[in-house]
Amino acid sequence: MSYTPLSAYQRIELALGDITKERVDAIVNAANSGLRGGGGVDGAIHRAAGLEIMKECRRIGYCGPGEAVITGAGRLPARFVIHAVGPIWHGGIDGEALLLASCHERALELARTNHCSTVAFPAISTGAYGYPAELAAPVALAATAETLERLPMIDLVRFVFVEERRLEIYRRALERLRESDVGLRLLRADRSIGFAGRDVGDAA
Ligand code: AR6
Repeated sequence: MSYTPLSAYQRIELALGDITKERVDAIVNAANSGLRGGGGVDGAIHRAAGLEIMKECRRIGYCGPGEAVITGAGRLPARFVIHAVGPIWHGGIDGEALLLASCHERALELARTNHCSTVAFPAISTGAYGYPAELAAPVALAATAETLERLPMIDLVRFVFVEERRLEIYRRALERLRESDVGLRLLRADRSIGFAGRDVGDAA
């Protein structure tokens, strides 16, 4: 049977640490549209990686909110940096959730195109861009799981946090999503058995 419950959520893990130290194929940067570097995780990545990726960013020049671009990783242990641009929080009335989901999806698609099987994400948009972490967590995690469903070649997505409190928010969101995922899958399986039964009965 091809039915594999929880496969996408099982490939997501959460960890405390500095994302620049992650030994994965690609780390994701919370970048700005101008790809100019900045503070937060963006600053940490550019400082640790060296000038090479800034040169590549300058050549690329622009990345819209909800999108992502890829560069080498300079001195980092990762092979690539995927620069994803999250939304600036405007109170939730400006399509922020769609843009946040989209930048996770685009980042994972780029990872896949570049044959990456392990990817690390920071908590995009929840720092300088002001997206409340309690609201960002389920969007980021659900978008990641949905994308992983159709990208089975990505084995692992690790969300990396510098603060324990932030990790705890994502951990609770991941737990709730895993529970509702089990519920939905059971409901779907149940329904498909029900429909099959009725079809057979109708035909008889
Ligand atoms: N490893 C993992 N997470 C980190 C690290 C690190 N080394 N450093 C910070 N964080 P932010 P944004 C967490 O502000 O909200 C930049 O100036 C941090 O605690 O980096 O998407 C860009 O150039 C927070 O939870 O990204 C943009 O202009 C999370 O990373 C703008 O900020 C994201 O915070 C993007 O803002």
